[in-house]
Amino acid sequence: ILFLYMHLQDSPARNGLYSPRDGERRRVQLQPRTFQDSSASKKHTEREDPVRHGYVKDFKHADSDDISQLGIIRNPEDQKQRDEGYSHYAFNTLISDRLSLHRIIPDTRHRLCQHRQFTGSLPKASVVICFYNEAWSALLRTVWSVVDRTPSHLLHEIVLVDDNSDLPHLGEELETYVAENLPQVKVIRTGERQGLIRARIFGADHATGEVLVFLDSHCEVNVEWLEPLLERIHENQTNVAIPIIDIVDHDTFEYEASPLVRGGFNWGLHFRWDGMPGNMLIEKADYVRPIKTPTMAGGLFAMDRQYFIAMGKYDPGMDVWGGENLEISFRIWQCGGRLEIIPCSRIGHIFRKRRPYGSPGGADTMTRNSLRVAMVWMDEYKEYYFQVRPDARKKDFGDISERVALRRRLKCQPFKWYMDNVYPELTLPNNKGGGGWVRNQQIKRANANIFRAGHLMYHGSNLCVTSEQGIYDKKSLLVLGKCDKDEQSQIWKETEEGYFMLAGVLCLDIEDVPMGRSYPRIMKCHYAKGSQQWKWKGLHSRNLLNPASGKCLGAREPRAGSHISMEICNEDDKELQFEMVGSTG
Ligand code: LR7
Ligand code: MN
Repeated sequence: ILFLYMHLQDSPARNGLYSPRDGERRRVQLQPRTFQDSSASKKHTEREDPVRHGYVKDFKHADSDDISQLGIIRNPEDQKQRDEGYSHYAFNTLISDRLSLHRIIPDTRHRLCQHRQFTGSLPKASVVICFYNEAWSALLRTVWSVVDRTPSHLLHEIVLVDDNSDLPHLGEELETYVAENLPQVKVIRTGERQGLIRARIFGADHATGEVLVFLDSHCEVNVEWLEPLLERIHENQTNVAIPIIDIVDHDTFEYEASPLVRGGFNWGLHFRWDGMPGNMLIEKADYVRPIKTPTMAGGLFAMDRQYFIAMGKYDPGMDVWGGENLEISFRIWQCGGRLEIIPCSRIGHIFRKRRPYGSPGGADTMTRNSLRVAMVWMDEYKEYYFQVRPDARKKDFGDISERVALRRRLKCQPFKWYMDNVYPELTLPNNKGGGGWVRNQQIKRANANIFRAGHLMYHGSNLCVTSEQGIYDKKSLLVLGKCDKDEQSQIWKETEEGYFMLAGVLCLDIEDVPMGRSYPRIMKCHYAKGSQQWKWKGLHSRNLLNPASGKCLGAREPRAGSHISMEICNEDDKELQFEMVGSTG
């Protein structure tokens, strides 16, 4: 496969269609030649159908070596572009801008997904993409990937919804580009910042295709992404179909396959990925069959348009960002629909480390929106949310009467039905397996080392890893604290994948410091491994290693209140020895 990727060349039929315009827009004119040399000399004799196979013209690289060159900084302008990109968009726009809008990405589907036949009567889709201050290349690559990899008879239109962006390139320049290059696309503007939830309602109201497909503005759809989604909706109008969301690395732009996981949530009402229950993946065919999922991540899914309307679209009382993904998931299940992951459909999404935009007035829209979810859909189970979020009890969530009326009108099931039938795996807070302490080594174990380390040295602290700023403060550093089983900011839950979640909310992560000492902290869980994945290491598994950085958790000064840092791993060093203790509840 790599060979194929490396030796593809421009399709003569498509020559002239894309390349001049791509080049025109790029601020830095890094020419294709730079990255094409290795492949340019080889000619591919048998042409593949470019749309079907995702091979489109004008790619500049395909394998990872070539991609890594795209990030090279040659001069101060490159550096500036890179820095500004990170600050505006939270990903590497230097690479994104240099990368073809039609780049090839690996076909990450399971083998069994290939050569499938679809009925000729699939419905047509309107693809709705909302954006707010998105980078040009990321937005246009999203659009082109849809155009390039969707059979035109299935693509009714693409609706680009500008949520009142203020960046100049998204104004007239975008409209001109679209008018000249993209007849399938219509650009509409909300006129006032609505937030992604109302922007989607606005987009859906302007769409006329049979099926709505929502995408984030920084995606790349993969080979034959749409057909399997449409097929499932065609079979039953009340199926809501979700692709597997692959990872486009925000630093390198490498396209990486995601494993088969389902959508869940925690009692802080944060979306999370759950591993598949073992009994769901037995035969090979299980890897390609639709998989029912308790929730969706939110951004990427397909739904019959009439059904979307009948089901009450979205909650228009929700602002900017957050919560709508659980709301629509609960609503679909509780009101008679079905939410499924369709493994043969794959779409890449740029996972960023932070959201590069705020909300008007800096409001915490996630909490407000989650409260609306809890109050409308969760019945007595909302108490579990308040247990984890006592602060939310006093917060304002606006008027929910219309959503409550909608729930009554649709005769939806109680939340208990959802818990029992859709998400029985979810445990209640403080249940067994709810978590425990990460405790610095106990003194009494120290004598094993008495001859080697010398008996007058520190022997660890017998203190627990504690978040300095409570459990909701992103970026909070960690300190040693007196172990206390009622202290939420010490209760870690270790997942099978190696994530350490504090009180089920944020994940143990490390600061991005290329040099010098770095410190662990808690961050929003991204479940994309990297700096959030940890592993017990050493003969007795007492060091907690962060493989991405190669360093281990350490308590340089083993006394209460001192900061935890990242250190060179050494299993014999008590200050680096930790253990997972107990389970609460
Ligand atoms: O005010 C805004 N107006 C907008 O139009 C803010 C955002 N947006 C646009 C934005 O440009 C983007 O295209 O809305 C889209 C989603 O915003 P992101 O990309 O900042 O969201 P996200 O990817 O960080 O967050 C996930 O959760 C959100 C909860 O509200 C939405 O459901 C996102 O669509 C969703 N993204 C995905 O599901 C992709 C996979 C990520 C995971 C897990
Ligand atoms: Mn996104």
